[in-house]
Amino acid sequence: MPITPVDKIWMDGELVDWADARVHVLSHGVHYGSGVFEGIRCYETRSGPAVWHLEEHLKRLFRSAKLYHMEIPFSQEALADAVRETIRANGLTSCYIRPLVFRGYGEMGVNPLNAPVNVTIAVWPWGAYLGEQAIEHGVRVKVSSWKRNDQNSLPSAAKATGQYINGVLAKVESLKAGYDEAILLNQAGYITDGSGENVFAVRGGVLCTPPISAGCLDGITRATVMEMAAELGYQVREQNLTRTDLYNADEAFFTGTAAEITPIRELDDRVIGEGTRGPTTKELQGLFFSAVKGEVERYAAFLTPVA
Ligand code: PPE
Repeated sequence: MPITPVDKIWMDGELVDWADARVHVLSHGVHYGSGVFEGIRCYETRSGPAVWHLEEHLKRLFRSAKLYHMEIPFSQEALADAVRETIRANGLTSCYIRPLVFRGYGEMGVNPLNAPVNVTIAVWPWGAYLGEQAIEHGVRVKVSSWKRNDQNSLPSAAKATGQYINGVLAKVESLKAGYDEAILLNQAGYITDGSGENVFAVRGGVLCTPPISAGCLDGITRATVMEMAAELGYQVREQNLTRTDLYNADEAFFTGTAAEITPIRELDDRVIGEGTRGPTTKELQGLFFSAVKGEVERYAAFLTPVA
């Protein structure tokens, strides 16, 4: 998806012009994928722009950094302020937010420990991740021939830049075969997640999603949707899912910050349910999109005002 440039990007404590937000080609992270990042969304609410689950996302950023022995030279509070400052500086009412912590310039070789840790925050307007049509009509998905990187090779608990090269293989395979997105299996053959989304199946009014131990990202939207579904009276289970469980589901959908809640209408050329957005998916979308816009009182605490 092409990026829509805005005015300013936050780099190591200051706002710089969009065009000047550059790194050296010999930066460690460019060569070895030694970085961690987040994807967050800011939504327009009646009381102004607000960031959805800012604290949870920043906590995960710090957990990811810890896993790779990266000391972030800012506190979580300072980064929360920087996110809000960056949105204000660009005058955006809703946007995607991309904090990035990476090993910078100064050292070559796999050992990252002596390379500096740089921190950037970029924001830009980002519409529906899998296309405007996808939210209503769903996407066509392919189970990838590429397996999700094993937990003991690259821990999925960390949202590290380098591990996304696994998703890149899967995503490109699915696009070249004419699908919209890929789902990756783990080494045991169970569903993990999409290239950038968690996966849910609905069958007989029960929502199922793979456990984190399957090797999926500990998605923040996943947790929100599980909470919302329980509140709406659905049974929610974390259990291993096979591809057949998805073929035979009444409904299936993706969750993610970028993808929000996107129905899956076909998997490997099998139509799922009615082949369009199902009633449970629609109900969850309804609550989710109201909550992120500040229209549901009990979820208002998850919104941090930008002003
Ligand atoms: N699994 C993967 C592999 C993943 O990258 C994401 C987020 C999720 C699940 C959902 O997690 P959460 O956002 O906390 O609900 N993917 C981010 C990056 C997408 C991209 O293309 O870049 C995102 O949605 O921001």
